[in-house]
Amino acid sequence: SIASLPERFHGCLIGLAVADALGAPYEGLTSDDIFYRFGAGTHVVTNPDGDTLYYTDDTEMMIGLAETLVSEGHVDGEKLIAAFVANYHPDRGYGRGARQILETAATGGDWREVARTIFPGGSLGNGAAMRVAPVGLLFHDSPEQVWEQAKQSALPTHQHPVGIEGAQLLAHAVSLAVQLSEIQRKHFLTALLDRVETESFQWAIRSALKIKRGDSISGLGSTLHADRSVVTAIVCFVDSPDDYAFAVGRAISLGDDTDTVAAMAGCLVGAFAGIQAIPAKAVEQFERSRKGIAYIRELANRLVIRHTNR
Ligand code: 8NA
Ligand code: MG
Ligand code: MG
Ligand code: MG
Repeated sequence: SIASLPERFHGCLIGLAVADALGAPYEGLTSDDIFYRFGAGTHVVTNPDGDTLYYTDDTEMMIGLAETLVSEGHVDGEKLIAAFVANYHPDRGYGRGARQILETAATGGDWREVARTIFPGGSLGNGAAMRVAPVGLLFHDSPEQVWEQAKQSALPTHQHPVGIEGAQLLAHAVSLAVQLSEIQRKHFLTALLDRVETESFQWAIRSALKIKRGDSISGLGSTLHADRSVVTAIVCFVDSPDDYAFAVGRAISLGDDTDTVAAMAGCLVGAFAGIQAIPAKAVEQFERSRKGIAYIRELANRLVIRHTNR
């Protein structure tokens, strides 16, 4: 890739938001339903359904995390929850756990206690991974900081080791994608395998290494559990790192948690190939809200400045 660092920061955050919005109409549908009713994944990306593409919780929480990093330079759990609450629109399709934690925080309750007890061992949802991309960007030249800051960005809502490591894994993948000039599938996946500690992610990455490029990846999963979606999104990226429509379309075509798998794949392609890789038509159809494309672009600019001044 010949994309510059600012183009990659823009590509990552806008690639995430656009893929989230492209995938959202199909969330919860099966792979078969999507194909028969709407066509192949690539078609869905190049001919988006409906006039306006609306983003969901994935983008809204990414914005909150990016705002916190821009203002603080690192993750502060208290400030992060405050940013999530300030941006919170319940109609954006939040997970059950996230909703309870944010509504508790909004009314001055003990949100940390809710985060600890909401599910057995805490949440292992992919919600911490879907929003983590700004951490991978800001700290990309420091693997230890990526790993630690990704954990800090997960903890306020995701206490389960799988929920946390899903975020660490995706942040690490973003940090590699933003620096590399070429993606070698096997090397990339092996670098990730060396990093993970939970059995779930070791299993998922080992499985991905056994799948040949282009083979079906439905066995890796596309559900809202982090260990059944984060590696899937990473494979969509490594199999076609410069082809946004193909990578994001493939993520959507798997069905189920389409917005989130697409968002994670889309941020990786954008981090590698830059803003120029994102289809202009989808960007044009993106909702014109206060925190829309221009605002996300500005957050990416500020992260570039934060990174340069570190
Ligand atoms: P979360 O923390 O509520 O977790 C998501 C879900 O995962 C929970 O509602 C549970 O069903 C399940 N879960 C989490 N932890 C455990 C556990 N320890 N044991 C058993 N089950 C568990 O939400 P999140 O912030 O992680 O968000 C994840 C997803 O929710 C994203 O896809 C996001 O877009 C959103 N979402 C998903 C759907 C959908 O049906 N696919 C719909 C709307 C919103
Ligand atoms: Mg969503
Ligand atoms: Mg640097
Ligand atoms: Mg989702």
